[in-house]
Amino acid sequence: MLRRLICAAFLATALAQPAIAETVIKAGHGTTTGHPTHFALEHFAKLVGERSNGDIKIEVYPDRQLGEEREMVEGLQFGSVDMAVVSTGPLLAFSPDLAVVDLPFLFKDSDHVYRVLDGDVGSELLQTFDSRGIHGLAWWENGWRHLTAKKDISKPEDLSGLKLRTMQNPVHMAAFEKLGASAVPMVWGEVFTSLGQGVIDAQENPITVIYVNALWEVQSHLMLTGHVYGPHVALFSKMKWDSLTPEQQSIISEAAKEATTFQREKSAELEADYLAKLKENGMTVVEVDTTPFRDALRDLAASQQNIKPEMLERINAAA
Ligand code: EAX
Repeated sequence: MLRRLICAAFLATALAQPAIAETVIKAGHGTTTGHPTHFALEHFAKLVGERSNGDIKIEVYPDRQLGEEREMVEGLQFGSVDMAVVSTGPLLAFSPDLAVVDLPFLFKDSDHVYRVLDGDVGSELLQTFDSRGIHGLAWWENGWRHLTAKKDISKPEDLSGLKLRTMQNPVHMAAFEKLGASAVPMVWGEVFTSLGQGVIDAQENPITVIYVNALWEVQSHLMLTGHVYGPHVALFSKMKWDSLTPEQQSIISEAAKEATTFQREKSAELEADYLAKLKENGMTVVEVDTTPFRDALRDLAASQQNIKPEMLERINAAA
């Protein structure tokens, strides 16, 4: 009798519960819901949910809700954040080998980028995170970075004395110092206000980031310099990764791969759309001859100790 009662009670409880995901993954990113990375994370979450029959639930936290990019990456190491998609801004502090991809004018075009990042160089670089408590999952895209300012910048001399916000990335900082600007490293969350208050004069970011953050309100000119390719790197907490079953890991890896293609397509589509919208919002868009910028930065790689000549040669050979 007692056993039957317990059994009935157990069944009642079990039936009353909706299916609850066994594994919840908190995934954060540092940009808004209009950025291609957000769409890709939602797509990724859907694929993982379906393929695990609801066993794995990816919760997406946009807008730096889990912290600034650097804080999110630290969270991956501590295990307080499970997944983060971040720019290379803070990443050199965690994996110095990544410095090579931050070199301005390194990649010829997006095909060159994808060949390198989807090939051996890309996987070797992702693997460098392993010893830092991070599992590198995929190379997504932030986009080609362009300059914005309150005036036209057509040649390096126009940057002279300008307070230009860069990411907290030593290669980017060295590049803009070499071009004559005064590089001000800053977390993303402070940029809009600092531009508005005149603490900084200029910044650089992909078109998608410029648009979704309404930078036309504080910057009048967009210079299409495309001076450097900006990846968005999808990273997992190694602690969390190691707690997953091999089957769960392969569902996640496969979905991340599919989401990579989705993300890059979305990035190209939104970039075209947002560029038109930036013009509609009154931004002056300037085509720039980048030759003098390239010339000024020609020997930058040699001055950067974290850039391995061998890696650089392999990237150049894939052009
Ligand atoms: O990840 O900090 C930056 O400039 C990044 O490009 C931006 O936050 C998107």
